Amino acid sequence: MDYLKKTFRWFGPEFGVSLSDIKQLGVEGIVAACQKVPIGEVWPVETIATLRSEIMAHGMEWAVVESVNIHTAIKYGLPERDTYIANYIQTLKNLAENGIYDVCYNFMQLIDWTRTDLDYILPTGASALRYSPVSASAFDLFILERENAKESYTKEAYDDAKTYFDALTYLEKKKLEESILSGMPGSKKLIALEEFKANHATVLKISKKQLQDNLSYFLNAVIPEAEKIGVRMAVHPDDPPFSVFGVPRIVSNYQEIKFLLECCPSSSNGLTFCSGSLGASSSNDLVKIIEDFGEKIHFIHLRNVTREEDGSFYEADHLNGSVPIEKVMKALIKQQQARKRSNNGIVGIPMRPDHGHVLLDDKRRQIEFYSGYSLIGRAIGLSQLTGLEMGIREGLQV
Ligand code: CS2
Ligand code: MN
Repeated sequence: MDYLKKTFRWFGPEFGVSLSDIKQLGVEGIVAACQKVPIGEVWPVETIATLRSEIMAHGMEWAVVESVNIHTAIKYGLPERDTYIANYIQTLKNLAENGIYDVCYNFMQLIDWTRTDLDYILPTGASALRYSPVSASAFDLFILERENAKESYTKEAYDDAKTYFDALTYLEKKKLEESILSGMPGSKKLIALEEFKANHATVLKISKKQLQDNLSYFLNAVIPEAEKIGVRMAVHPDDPPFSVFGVPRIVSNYQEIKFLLECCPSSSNGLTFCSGSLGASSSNDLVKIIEDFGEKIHFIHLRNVTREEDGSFYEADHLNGSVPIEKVMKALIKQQQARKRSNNGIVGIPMRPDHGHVLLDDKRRQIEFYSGYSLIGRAIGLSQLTGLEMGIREGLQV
C-alpha cells in the first residue's frame, strides 16, 4: 500500500524535541532547515550534509526542507534581487547534491503566521494557538500605529478594538505584541517592533499586483533551474488567508493559487497543501483545491481550526474543528490513486501533522518549544491522522 509519507518538523534539540523522540513515533522523514544560515545567503553543501548525516544517524531521511526563506529584496522587487535569486538557486543545487529534492517556502510579508494568543486554554486544559480579529486590530491601531489605519475599519470595529485595548493591563499589551512578533518558525528571537514597523511601511507601498509580479519574477528565474535538477518547490499558503494590518495576501485562495501555478507552469512549481492555513477562511473549498491542483501538491500539512462567528479561529485538535478533515484525507488519497494509475508523480507524498496542542508532559516543557511545535500534541495528531488514513483506505479498498 502506498501510504502518505509520515514526516515531522524538527527545529533542532534546543527546541525541546530530539531526533530520537521523533524516531519513536514511527516517523520516516524529517522536515528541517539550515536555520542558522541568514536569509538570502547560500546554504553551504557541508552544512546541509552535516544536518543530513545527523538525521540519517537516527534512521530517518531528511525528506523535506521547510523552509528556504525568501529575502525581502525578492519580495519587494528591489534591484539587488537578482543576487539573492542566484543564491537561492545555488542553495537548491546544494540541496539536490545532498539528495534533497522537496523544498517548502512561502511568500508572506513581514512574518510567517500571525496569531494573537499563543497559549489559548481550551476547555480540556490543553492549550492552542488562536487568532482574534479584535486583538489583531488593536495591535494594528494602537501598537503598530499604522498610518491611516483607522480609515480601514468600520466605526464599530474601531470602537471594539479601542475598548478591548483600553481594558488590557500593561503586561497583557506586551503579551499581545510578543505573540504577533514571534511568528517566525525556527527562531526564538522576537522580531523587534521597530524593524517590523519599518518593513511594514515599505510593504504598504507595494500593491498586490506588484507582489504577484515579484512572485512570478522569482518563479520564472528559479523554477527552470529547479526543474533541471529535479527539485520540487512547494509554496506554503499565507496564514491566515486574509489580509492583516493592511498587507495584501497573494497565496490564500483558489484564484491566487491558480495564478501562482499558471504564471510559471512546471511540475517543479507546486504547492504545500496546508489544511489549517487555507481552512481558516470559510470561503476556501479545500476539497476543490485538492481536486483541481492535486498533481501539484508536493507536501502536505494537516491540522484543523475552529472558526468562530466574529472571525476568530483557534487550532482545534487534528480531527475536530471547521475543516472537514476526513473529506480532505479522502481527496488526498484519491490524488495518490490518480498518480498511481497514470504512473506520474510521487505517490508517497510527504505529510506532517502541522502544529499540535500543548498537553500532558508538554506543559512542563512548553518554554522549550517553538509555539505550535509541541511533542505530545503533534504525536497525537500524527497518530490520529494515520488512523484516519488507514480507515479511509480500507473503505476505498486501496
Ligand atoms: C506552518 C508555517 O503555520 C503553518 O502552517 O506550517 O508556518 C510554515 O512553516 C511556513 O510558512 C512555511 O514556509
Ligand atoms: Mn502549514
